[in-house]
Amino acid sequence: RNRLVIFCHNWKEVKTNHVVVNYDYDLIVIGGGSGGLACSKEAAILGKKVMVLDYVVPTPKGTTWGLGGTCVNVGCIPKKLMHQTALLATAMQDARKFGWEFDETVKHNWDTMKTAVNNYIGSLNWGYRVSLRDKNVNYVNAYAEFVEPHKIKATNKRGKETFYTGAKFVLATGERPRYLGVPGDKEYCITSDDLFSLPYCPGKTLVIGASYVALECGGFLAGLGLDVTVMVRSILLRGFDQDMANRAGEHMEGHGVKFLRKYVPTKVSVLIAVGRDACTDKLGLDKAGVKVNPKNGKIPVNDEEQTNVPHIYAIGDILEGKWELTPVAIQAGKLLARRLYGGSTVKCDYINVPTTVFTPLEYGSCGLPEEKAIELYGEENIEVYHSLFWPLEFTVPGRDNNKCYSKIICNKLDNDRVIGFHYLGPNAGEVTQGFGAAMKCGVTKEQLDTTIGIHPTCAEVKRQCCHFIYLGIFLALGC
Ligand code: FAD
Ligand code: NA7
Repeated sequence: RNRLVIFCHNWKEVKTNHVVVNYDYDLIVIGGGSGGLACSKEAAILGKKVMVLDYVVPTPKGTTWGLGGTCVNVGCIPKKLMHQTALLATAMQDARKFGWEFDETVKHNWDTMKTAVNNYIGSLNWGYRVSLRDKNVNYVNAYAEFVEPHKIKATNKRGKETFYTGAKFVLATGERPRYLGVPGDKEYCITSDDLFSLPYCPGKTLVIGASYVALECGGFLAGLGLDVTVMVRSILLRGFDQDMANRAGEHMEGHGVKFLRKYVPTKVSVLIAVGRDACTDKLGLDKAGVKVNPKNGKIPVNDEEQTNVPHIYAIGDILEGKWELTPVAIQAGKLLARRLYGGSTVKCDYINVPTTVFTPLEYGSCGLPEEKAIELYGEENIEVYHSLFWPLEFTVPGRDNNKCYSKIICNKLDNDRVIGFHYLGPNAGEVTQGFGAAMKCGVTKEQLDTTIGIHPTCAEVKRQCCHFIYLGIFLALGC
């Protein structure tokens, strides 16, 4: 199959205004992460000649990784596995209450965890390469930049330059962590790009930033028994429901994480998680005429992920005003390929995307935060139903009574349709996924009330005064 790709280098013919233009590829995808891989494989399945270029620029500490992008190498996958490592510490404490007896002092070995996690990631990197080869996608490990609207220069790690032309392009270059821009940041700090493969345990850690990445990383480091302080510039989890965000933070504080509020660093030697910058500045987009928002480097697209240059599309984290989530990038990439080459008209739906923040007490959400619902519909037109609860698993060990919390936000003007779902408790991702499906089907409060729950679970949440039970998956099936 490799040979086929290399030797059958047919020039593709595209007719534009009666002029026949020859291109090396039907589609060139820049970036082999969640979105780029999904899009390139789908286009190849639909019979197109496709190339995907992926290149990881090493961090200032020299960290680098394999094919697959942020999620698999320095995002969702190592993060969730390290979060799971931390949850196991809690499970071990619970185990004694359930009668397990073990005498040795329990210690955590960073190197064992890091090696196991990175071996698993290595297997995924290999799987992606095999899957591209199987689908006849030509993968090139090189940094791409436009030199003309239909032509890119690819530079590999030895500095060799090769030029390729394409009829269409998809930009899927993702984001990289932002630095603070104060003395010592690049010399002494690490970011999430370094943390997951750090060769030594970070020890006492100051985490700068207080959103998704900061709280997740700070949370699992504390769960491993490290002394962790989170430096908060303003609020926790900007953009999320603030009631939920503060409860997730209070739970962390109750379990030993320190919070330094209203501080910004001026000089540092710590973990930074102050946001991420879109990888668009060195792509030569000016040479292709693609417009970029100069304030944040993000690319504006229409509802078909098309940039202002008709043959150039963009997906994933680099998009302006869209979710920065792996399943969103994958969905957008696949649907784009199907519209371009499969005759489909289905567009990516960016509304009611469910997500979970894997803080020590996990926070799942779908739809609007309460603040946003009030802003859009007015306080008098929304109804919020909420409940504190104690998972059965927590009762015997006597853990966190009434710290788990869930709420739904309903639009009174629209038959009490659920416009926000928020859940703080164990297995938030598993619980929230089903509610996401239900909300996509337009679930109402009445439908929640009439859905029978699975007992005993956390997904069945009873509101004492109104006595309703809701359960996402069943609702989705029933809608
Ligand atoms: P990426 O996956 O970032 O892929 C872009 C690729 O393009 C990279 O490999 C990059 O090196 C390469 N590239 C860039 N420029 C060039 C160039 N010029 N030439 C060649 N290659 C280039 N999402 C979830 O859904 N769930 C989670 O739990 C979750 N946890 C996360 C935790 C962390 C710590 C982080 C940082 C992110 C997390 N995310 C999570 C977000 C998720 O990882 C991203 O939304 C997703 O990876 C975006 O996919 P993408 O295709 O847009 O870009
Ligand atoms: P976010 O969501 O952009 O959050 C950045 C956080 O860092 C937020 O708390 C900011 O505070 C804080 N920040 C930003 N600049 C500074 C400085 N200079 N000093 C101190 N604190 C600062 O980024 P994340 O990395 O958490 O997540 C990005 C995506 O990755 C996310 O959407 C997931 O999909 C994965 P603020 O609230 O602005 O005051």
